[in-house]
Amino acid sequence: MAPGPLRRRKGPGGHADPPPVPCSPSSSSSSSLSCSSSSSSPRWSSGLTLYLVERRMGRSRRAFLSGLARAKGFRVDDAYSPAVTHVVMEHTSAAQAARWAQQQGGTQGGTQEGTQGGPPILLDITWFTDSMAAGRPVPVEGRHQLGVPLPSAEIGTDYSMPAYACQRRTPLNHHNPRLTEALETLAEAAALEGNEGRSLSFRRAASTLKALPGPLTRLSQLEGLPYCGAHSRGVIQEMLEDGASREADGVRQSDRFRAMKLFTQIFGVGVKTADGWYREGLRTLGDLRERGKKLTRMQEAGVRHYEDLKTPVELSDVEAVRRVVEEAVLQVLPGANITLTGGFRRGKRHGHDVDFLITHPEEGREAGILPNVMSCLESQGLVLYQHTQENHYCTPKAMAQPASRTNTMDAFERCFSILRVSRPSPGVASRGPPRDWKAVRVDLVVTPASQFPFALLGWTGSQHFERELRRFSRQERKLILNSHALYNPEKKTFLPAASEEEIFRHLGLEFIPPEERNA
Ligand code: 8DG
Ligand code: CA
Ligand code: CA
Repeated sequence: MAPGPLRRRKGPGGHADPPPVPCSPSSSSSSSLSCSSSSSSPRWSSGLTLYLVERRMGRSRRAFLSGLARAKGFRVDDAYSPAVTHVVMEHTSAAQAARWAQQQGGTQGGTQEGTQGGPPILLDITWFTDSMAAGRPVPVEGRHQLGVPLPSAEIGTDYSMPAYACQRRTPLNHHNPRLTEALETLAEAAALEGNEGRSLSFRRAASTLKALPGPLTRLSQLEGLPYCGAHSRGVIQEMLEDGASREADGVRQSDRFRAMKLFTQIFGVGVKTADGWYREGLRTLGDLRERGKKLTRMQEAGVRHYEDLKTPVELSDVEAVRRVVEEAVLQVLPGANITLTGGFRRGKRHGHDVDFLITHPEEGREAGILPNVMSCLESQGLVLYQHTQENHYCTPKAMAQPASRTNTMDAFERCFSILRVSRPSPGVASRGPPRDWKAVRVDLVVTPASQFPFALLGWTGSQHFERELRRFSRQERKLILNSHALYNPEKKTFLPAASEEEIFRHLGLEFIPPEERNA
């Protein structure tokens, strides 16, 4: 095959690749490229080494792509070695990628994959083209991942799995990302149409696949697995046979899905508002402005910081937020404790926001601190938006009433905010002049010490894991669990707990650590 510019092809998730980077093909040597190349390595390049697998890509195309990446400041090795952190493959299925990793041997290790010294991360070409278009490595999403070089097991036909997600371990990196991404797209689309039941069916099927010990390669392996209904099976079958799901691809390309996703990504915009705007013919943020749509204060902030908020929060941002929040909290309430929850506690390296729980060993001292904490942050010019709410908790019994049962909102004192977070290198802004800060969504939740283990469990997620824990408690143990307490409605008694482990024990469940709650 002749070397050529990046082809536009559909990725495993059906996304069209970003436009090719304007650059003429050249030889494989980085020194003879026609693209402009900066002489000094960019900051992000340290610790990142790419290796492009020739099989299915072709020699000349591999040479061209390697050169292109080098010209953009990426380190690309021609030979595979333990120094490689990112392996890029084309036209390769997850199962084939897993076999390739096995053939290289020694891919397992204690270090996190995709970092030096750890096993490499196996990526589809879409990650490469996205990164070339961005001019830097983009965060790895499910649709980019071909597989994880984890020790994987063959799923025998006698394999079975417990029904509730809280009864099983679900790692962050699993063996079936392309299948789960198709199912989750359909789940998201159903939720955007207000069809929660349909959405849940797809989510449950995706969650089942995430917990599998190896790649699913045959439909017969679904026997004995929970919640893989006819529709989900059909999607999985198509993915296994054709490598793509027409339904998921169709959804992703639909005008309605794109607009609904864009609108609901605005902080403060729910499905109902987004649907209203769509029906009025609006499709973009520009349309909102042009039509002079009346927005709430929260939505206004969401639109103002849209670009920043849709850029993933990174671990370095989490540390920066922790520093300023901790300082403010300790100034207002010495001796308070701040704990990271949400996706980052589950081991995620990117997220849409940062979640913190605040408590104090002496119960009652924590009450009402948030207004002062926020004033402290405001005086430093760090608050771009905030909405604080007082604690309105009464009893878990009241929380268990039908009106509260349907939503997961609890009654803690809390603040939904957007903070201005320093970043070491300028250039975060995709429009306008470069700046050394980024707007980051931060959730602060204040809990009395006696409720801390319940709040920690409730706010660590994943959302599906939480939903399953509550369902398991209700259906299997006749207990009501929320982020405040565990309650026995028959005996009208509370089951106190001093740790998450104790809550699992009360429920008769094996303890699942946060990193394995990625259901
Ligand atoms: P992400 O931000 O990286 O996208 O993922 P995440 O951290 O898992 O999601 P999240 O939307 O920040 O939610 C974190 C957890 O907190 C999740 O399990 C859902 C839960 N949660 C809310 N709101 C509320 C609430 O009002 N009460 C309780 N108990 N939990 C809540 O998001
Ligand atoms: Ca979060
Ligand atoms: Ca959150």
